[in-house]
Amino acid sequence: MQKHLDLVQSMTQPKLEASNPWLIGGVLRTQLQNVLYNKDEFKHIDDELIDFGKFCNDTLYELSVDAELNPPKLIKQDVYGNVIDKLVLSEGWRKEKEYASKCGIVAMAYENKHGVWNRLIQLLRLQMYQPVSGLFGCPLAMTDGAAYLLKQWLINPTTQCQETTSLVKQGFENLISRDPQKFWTSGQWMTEKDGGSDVNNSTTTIAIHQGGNKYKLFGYKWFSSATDSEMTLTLARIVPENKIEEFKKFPLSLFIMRVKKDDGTLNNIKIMTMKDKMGTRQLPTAELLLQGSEAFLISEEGKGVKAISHMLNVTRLYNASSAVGSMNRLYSIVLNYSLKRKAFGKILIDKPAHQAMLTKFNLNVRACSLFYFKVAQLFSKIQNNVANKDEEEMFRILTPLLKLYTAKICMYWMSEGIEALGALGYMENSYIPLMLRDAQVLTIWEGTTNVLCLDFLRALKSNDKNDPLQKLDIYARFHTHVMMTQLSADTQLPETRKSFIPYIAKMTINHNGIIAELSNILKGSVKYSEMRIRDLCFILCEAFVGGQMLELISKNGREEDILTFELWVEQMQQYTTTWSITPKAFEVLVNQNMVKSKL
Ligand code: UCC
Ligand code: FAD
Repeated sequence: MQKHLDLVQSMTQPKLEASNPWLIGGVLRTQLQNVLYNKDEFKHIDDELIDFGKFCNDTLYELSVDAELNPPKLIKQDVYGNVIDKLVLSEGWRKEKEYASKCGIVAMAYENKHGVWNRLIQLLRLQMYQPVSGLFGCPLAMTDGAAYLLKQWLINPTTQCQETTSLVKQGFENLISRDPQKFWTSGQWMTEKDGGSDVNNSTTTIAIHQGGNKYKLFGYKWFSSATDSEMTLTLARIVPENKIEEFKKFPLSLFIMRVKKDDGTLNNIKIMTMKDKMGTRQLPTAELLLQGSEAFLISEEGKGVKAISHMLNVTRLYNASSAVGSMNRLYSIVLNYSLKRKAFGKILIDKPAHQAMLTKFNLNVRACSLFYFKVAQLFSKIQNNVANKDEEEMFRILTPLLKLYTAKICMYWMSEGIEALGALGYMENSYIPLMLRDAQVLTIWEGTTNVLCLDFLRALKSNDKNDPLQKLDIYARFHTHVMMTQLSADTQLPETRKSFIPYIAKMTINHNGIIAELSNILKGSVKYSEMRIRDLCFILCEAFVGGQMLELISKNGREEDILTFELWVEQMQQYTTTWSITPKAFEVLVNQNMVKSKL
């Protein structure tokens, strides 16, 4: 009997182990190889990325678990009742900050180690870093966004004020520092109680002029995720003191401010409370009352939203990096588990239904990775001033799509991934459930799905009234170019590898349909365009990814890429029919007011 008890107690289950993210994320590796024609250069960078992937798994992962287990706390008062608003942060969080600086997670994008592909390589590292960063990738997103904005400001300053210039310079240098003693992070305070999407109408924070370029800010910032940051960028309305009651009439401007004064006390900021969140619990998100916080104007007066939008496009890329990286990591854990776990006499990987799920998971990780790679590549060119006008427009058009698409797909696969691990994946001490909780926010912050769909439409609108399709034409050219490249290249492929050609035809029909519909929307001839836009965005993303898959085939011609493309087109066709709402459905929704009626 004892022998049996020893046996049952000694039984083990397969470990939940992640692979090196650079090696498992094969499609990003292949794409990088395609971009870096110099084989020695590729080898060198590839080795660095492999080492960094190992560092993520071996060192950073443990810290991220510590940050999850020891969420930030706010100590409001000391023992004597004095308000101290002290933030207590975990060892894991503080170490993540130290490593973020030392590893140059942000800095690398502003150094010139890899020339034109500097930013691209930084973003490839970033997607490995995100899922083991204990959410430190969130303040880093805003830090990078702020650094990008401040760099542009230093080239095109909006004031000659010495104090402002020196704060911007100090900010920029510290945000990109590799010295942990010097390193700063930045916040981005936009959201207020009345709503985070419609910032323009919701902002109640006012800025009172103090002379020169200095202002004092008064207001309530409803969400501040990087409460431990050294600086922030924030929006407020510049209002004359005798017009405070009419504050809504004054447009938004952008300000830079230190979070703490030189003596270490807060810059007339009261931390009201910490947010009690579904996920991102590692992150010190708080509500802040600004009670005359000293700040400096860094946009043209009234052009605050436009100024901060440059930051938004960076943080949205970070959002996508988190989605892609999390999918990649969970996929590798599920795959490793499936290679060892037995059920009904076989290992899971040999069970057809499980294989089908894994194939779809794999397909979606590839799809999101390819999309991410393309936008990262465009941004890299832009940041190095080698992008042409079309590429600049494409970056603007694709960024909201990339963010909304990868966030949604990631959410789905975090859930499916947990199921694939059975109850082990559901256990808190497996640290897998937090991946699902943390993924949900990716669809909300930095613009919700709907808001990004509308942003996509805004990006597509032409500045030239006589030519409303100008930007859509750029999109179509860009996308069709990819397919044409493939079509002309396919003649060189052996007969056995031409199975995908009918799929190109299917995709082209699909693509042309989307372009036709978008052009009607842009010409103003579609009745319920805002209702339709969400579906259209998802279909467009699928078609865009299909184009990227074709590009991969044209460069590599590998069997696995061809197969992936065929599977993708099959899946795309399903989405086209099941996700779409017909004109008839619109009529029902609108005329019968179905949404507002009770169920
Ligand atoms: O959530 C936040 C921080 C969370 C932590 C970050 C983590 C990141 C990932 C980490 C992973 C682990 S901070 C809050 C973020 N909030 C948002 O994203 C707001 C969402 N709402 C929007 O995006 C809206 O579309 C608004 C606020 C931009 C709409 O404002 P307006 O004022 O109504 O918009 P307008 O009037 O259309 O735009 C004003 C100008 C226009 O230019 P002009 O004046 O030349 O016509 C627009 O074309 O700004 C321009 N613009 C843009 N330009 C607007 N959006 C953009 C853009 N994305 N890129 C370039
Ligand atoms: P709302 O704007 O009220 O939106 C509600 C719903 O309405 C959404 O589904 C949206 O898609 C939809 N909607 C809105 N407008 C339209 C429209 N025109 N058409 C169709 N549908 C529409 N903000 C900061 O500024 N700084 C931070 O550091 C920060 N950190 C955050 C951390 C966390 C964990 C979270 C959850 C949020 C954080 N935010 C932060 C706030 C975040 O940016 C906002 O929550 C987000 O922008 C959405 O705003 P809202 O919550 O007010 O939703």
